[in-house]
Amino acid sequence: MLKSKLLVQRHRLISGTVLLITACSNQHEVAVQPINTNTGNAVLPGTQASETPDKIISSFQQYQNALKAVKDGDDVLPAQFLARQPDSAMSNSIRNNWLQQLGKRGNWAVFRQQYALLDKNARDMETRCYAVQGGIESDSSLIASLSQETGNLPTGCNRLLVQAAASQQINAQNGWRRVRYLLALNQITNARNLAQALGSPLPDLLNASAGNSQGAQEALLYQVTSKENRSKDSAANRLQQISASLTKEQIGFGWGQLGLAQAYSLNSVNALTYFDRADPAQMNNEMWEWYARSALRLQRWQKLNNIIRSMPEALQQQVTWQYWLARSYRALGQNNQAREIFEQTAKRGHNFYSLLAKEALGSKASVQNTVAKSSQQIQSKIATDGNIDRSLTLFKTAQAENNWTMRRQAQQEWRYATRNFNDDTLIAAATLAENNGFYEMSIYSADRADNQLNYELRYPAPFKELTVPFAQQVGIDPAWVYGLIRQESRFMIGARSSVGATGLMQVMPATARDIAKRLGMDSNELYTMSGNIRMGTWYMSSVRKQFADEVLATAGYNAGPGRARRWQANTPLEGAIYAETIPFDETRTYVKNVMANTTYYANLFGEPRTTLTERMGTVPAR
Ligand code: BLG
Repeated sequence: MLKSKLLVQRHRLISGTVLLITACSNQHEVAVQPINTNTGNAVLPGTQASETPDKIISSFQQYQNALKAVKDGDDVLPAQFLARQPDSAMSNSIRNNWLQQLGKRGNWAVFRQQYALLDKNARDMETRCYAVQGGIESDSSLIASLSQETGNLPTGCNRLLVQAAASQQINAQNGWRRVRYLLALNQITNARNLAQALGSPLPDLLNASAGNSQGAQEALLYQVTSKENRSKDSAANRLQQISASLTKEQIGFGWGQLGLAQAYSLNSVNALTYFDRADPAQMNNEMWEWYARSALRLQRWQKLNNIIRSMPEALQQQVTWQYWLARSYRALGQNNQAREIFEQTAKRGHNFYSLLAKEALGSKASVQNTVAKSSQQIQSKIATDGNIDRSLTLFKTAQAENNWTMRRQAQQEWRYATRNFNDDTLIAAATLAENNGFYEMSIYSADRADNQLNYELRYPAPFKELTVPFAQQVGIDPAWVYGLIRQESRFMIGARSSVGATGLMQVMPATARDIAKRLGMDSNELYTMSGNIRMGTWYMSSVRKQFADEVLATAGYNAGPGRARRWQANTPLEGAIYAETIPFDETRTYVKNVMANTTYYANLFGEPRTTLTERMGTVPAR
């Protein structure tokens, strides 16, 4: 239970057109810039009347009861709940869950009624899958996109796919590709059901031998692509041996899986050899990305350039691959192409790669606001919206009671309340959320305002009286601490992750015990504000000392120092290449976000070292 008091920073409210004095962080000059004020062209879409706090809290309790009832197969409680509750994230959630149960049970009469009452944009994919299954809606594009899916799908969608395959509504090539992916994912039952529907059941997978049926061939291929076999040294030989009994697609799929296994182990040379033999039509996005990362890790720029240009269009257009495409052009001396792509990429938001692209063009991160925080008056106007009010009421109660289920619902209600907001209303909502200490939703709203930029809302720095002294005590950059906290917890006091990481700095209880021993602290101080920050900043400084590098230290903070070291190369490696080739999805995203955040904070704090490129630097050899 968290004892520390929530500290809410009060910000000076600016109204009218004012001149904002900002420290121009790179040159340390003071520049005078005109700035817009949010005039509150805040037309609230479909404002709902507020309810009393008691009513909101009791609705939340009824919501939880209704959710449980849906899982138990009861139709009365969800129906009652929906009849009473106004449109909200809660009502959408109950309706989706209930519809999925009704679909599972084949109660199409009630399904049809309830489906019509659910807003089109609020329908979950699984709900839509049931609607198509029950003939409530026909949606051939949904079926087509499911048949191209290579990852896990919810039960209702796997069922729909089996039904569609059995009535020959899907392309058989796609269907068999999915069977291969399901087997590689160890989703054996789903693979069997789909193969059966495609007309060729899978035989016993343990004793597969060459056979003529499609199902028999897939079972043979699985001997090489199963999770336990595909990373074995013998896998490539085995695939070559059985190739005579397989189709071109199956062989091409096999090499893709073997390439992926090698790529994740950072055996980039092997990975490239195997991916080169893969069938592009069998490859999913994950394989394409690791194909590219393997070339990147080896800095084989021509190869990287070819791979990116062969990627499926939507993947190729992602900011990550546009940035590396531009880098490959630059490395190959094609500077015009490089510049053009850097220019496009630099305009795409405030992420790691748009920032690196900006810097590649000789420019820097700007933290100049184009809009001020909203006035008290505009905030009050936003606060009268019933959906916003519901979210804030749930948030405050959740905070007081340390109730994380309620806190998550408060976040859902905020997303729902602001789903149709424009930039004006988003800035007003962000200001209101910040003034209530609802930082995660303040950041969420400010980040969504694409054309109205307020950097203090996007990169808040609360609790400075604790973070700055602790950072200074151990000699680390406060901007790095804030960059990390923004990524770890979004300033949610008492946050807890799925594996138990705790507090603003998301320290693991086991790590906290080690730190406490070293510092002579009580390990339960992990659960206090100041103890948490003291432990987190000390751990940051400890990993930084160990590696003498901020990028490695950031990776080590999240994945453990042992892993960060294993991911180093035998030669020094550009920091951005190290980050992009981290094999853990969580840590790869984490390092990029922390470092980009840190650059913005450093600018906001007026620190002299302000480019992300410089921060990423070169990671030393292992
Ligand atoms: C980190 C620890 C490392 C530990 C690794 O886990 O926690 N860092 C801290 O406690 C500060 O010490 O390394 S080890 O000692 O070598 O094992 C690996 O166990 C924390 C991570 C875990 C992560 N957040 C700080 O980044 C986390 O909670 N992940 C789950 C995210 S979610 O809930 O599934 O979204």
